[in-house]
This record gives sequence, structure tokens and C-alpha cells, in this order.
Amino acid sequence: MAQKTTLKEFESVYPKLKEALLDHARSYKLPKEQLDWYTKNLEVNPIGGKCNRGMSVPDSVSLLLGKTLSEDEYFHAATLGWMTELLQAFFLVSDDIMDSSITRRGQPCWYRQDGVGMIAINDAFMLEAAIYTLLKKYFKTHPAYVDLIELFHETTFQTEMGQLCDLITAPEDNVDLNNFSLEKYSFIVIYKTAYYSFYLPVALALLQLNLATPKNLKQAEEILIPLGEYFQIQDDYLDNFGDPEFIGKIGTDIKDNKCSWLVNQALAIVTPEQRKVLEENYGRKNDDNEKVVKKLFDELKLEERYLAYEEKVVGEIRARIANIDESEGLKKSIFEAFLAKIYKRTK
Ligand code: DMA
Ligand code: MG
Ligand code: MG
Ligand code: MG
Repeated sequence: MAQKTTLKEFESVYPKLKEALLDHARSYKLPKEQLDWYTKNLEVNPIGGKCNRGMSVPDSVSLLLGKTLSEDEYFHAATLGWMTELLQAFFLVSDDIMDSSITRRGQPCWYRQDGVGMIAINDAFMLEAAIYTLLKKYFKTHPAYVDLIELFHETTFQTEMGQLCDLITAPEDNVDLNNFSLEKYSFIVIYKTAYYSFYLPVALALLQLNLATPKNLKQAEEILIPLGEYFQIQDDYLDNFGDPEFIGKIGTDIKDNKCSWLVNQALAIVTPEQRKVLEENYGRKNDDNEKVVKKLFDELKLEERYLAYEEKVVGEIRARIANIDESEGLKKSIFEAFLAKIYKRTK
């Protein structure tokens, strides 16, 4: 029988990885002040999230094997899981700068913490580099070592293409609602979120077990990308309708002129007068303009629209999961576990 990891168990692996990363920095005789800075970076940024991505690596490995993992199997799966969390930390530190965000995980964003500022850019790079340090230390002799490196590089590039599209579609100084479309939206969310958050953990689990084939990777991708799309639509919904206290971050999509799911839904149903309101208030870095847009989103009943979308898409995803051919080594339960974790999430 497979066994689900707990956050506590997963987090208990991290101190050893952190020490390995610090030892690596020490091997270059990194001076104490800088070592302390790197320590703080590693203690603040990869920690404090839900660890859904990270924990899904050991969970998927356990489901693929159909058993509880040995200590060594768990350690390696959790280490790959922590690499997805380091990748996420790298993206979040930089995303918060680019999005001018205020809080993350209930604290000021890293770039807004005392004395950090734009040093956060280099800190983000160091979080990314940590992935490859750990891969080399713990997977150098693994038969899939090169595949693991390539997967992290490819996933990183996919996410960066998504972020590029997200940013260029949301210019700070030029609000043009004609720029938005559901096609663009779909590209943005698939690339900026779905690959690294959903496809990556499962591909890592398959690679760890030497079970990955072009066929089962493709099969996994076909279901995980729609799941990831749904997840980012939830993120966009929560940006406006979620409780900042509870989600630990204050929404910025309206002020940031983002091509979000909500604005695309609004554009599909607005009257010409409402479109004018949107044109005059969306994407302005100002609380009053933001309030007007929030009120319009309420009038347009976007919350109800979202809830209806959620039921519909979850039905479609369930049907896709039911149709998975398990003869290629995959297990439906992997995808059911992902869906169960995110269905109706409020955080
Ligand atoms: C998330 O986009 C994508 C990445 C790669 C971090 P986002 O800006 O909507 O995320 P958040 O709402 O967490 O700032
Ligand atoms: Mg952001
Ligand atoms: Mg962003
Ligand atoms: Mg968001």
C-alpha cells in the first residue's frame, strides 16, 4: 500500500539539504557574512508554503511502486521534491519583484525585507543554482542524472516563457484591453504554472524509478497540463476573491494590468458602458481605481461564474483521469491525489 507523506516528514528532510548546500558554499571559502546571507536565503524563501509540489514527488513515487518507501527511497524522492520547492522559491522571489507584490506567505516579500532590496535578484539565482548542487551531490550516479538535469532546465525555460508572456501582456504604462484574449491567457498559465507545478513532480517521480518513457510522460502531460491550468485559474480567482490573511499574499492582478482569468471573463460579458469603466480603471496603481474594478467584478457575478467553471472543469478532469491507460506504468491515483489537493482550495 502506498503511503502519503506529511508536511512534517517532508520538512524534516530539508535541514540535511540545507547543510549540504552550505557545505558546498563553504568549499569555496565563502566568507562568513555571505554564508550567513545565503543561510538566511535558504531558511526564508523555500519554507512556509504548502509544499504541494514538493510532497507530490514522494507521494507519486509511493503510488507508482504501490508501497511505503524505504528510508533511502523516501530521502531521494523528498530531495527531488525539495528541488521543485527551490525552483518555486527562485520563481517567487523574482515574480514578487516583477509584480510589485507586498506580501508572500504572510510575510513581506523577500525583496521588501530589511536590507534585501535588489540583492533578492541574486538570491533568486542562488536558489536556482542550489537545484543543480543537490542533483550533483545526490543523483550523480543515477542512470537518469542527465535526464533530470535536462528536465529542470527545460521546465525552467518553459516557466520563463510563461512569465515573459505574462509580463509583456501587462505593460505598466499602457492599458489596452484588446491585448487580452483567452488564447494568450491559456499560453501564459500553461507555461508559467502548469509545467513546473504539475508536470515536473510526476516526471521526476517517473525518472527516479527509471520508469519514464516518452509514452507515459506524454500521457502524464496530457492530464497534468489541464490540471495546472485549473490551478492557475484558481490563483487568479483568489487574487481578487480570496482572503489575503488566509492566502498569505495580497492580490495585485488588477493594479498590475494582468491578463487574468477574471478580466478575460469580464471582457466576454461587459456592456459597452462597463467596458469603458474597465478601460478607465484597470491596470492603474491606485486603490480607488482598483476598488471600481472590484465592484464591477462583483456586479458581473464573476465569483458565481468561477464556481460554475470549477464544477465543469473538475468533471472534465475526472473523466480524463478515468480514461487513463495504466498499462504504461502510470497510476490514476497519482492524478486523483493532485485533484483532491486543489479542488475547492481557498489557499
Ligand atoms: C505565478 O504567477 C507564476 C510563477 C512562475 C511564480 P502569479 O504572479 O499569479 O503568482 P502569485 O499570485 O503567487 O504572485
Ligand atoms: Mg505574482
Ligand atoms: Mg506573476
Ligand atoms: Mg497570482
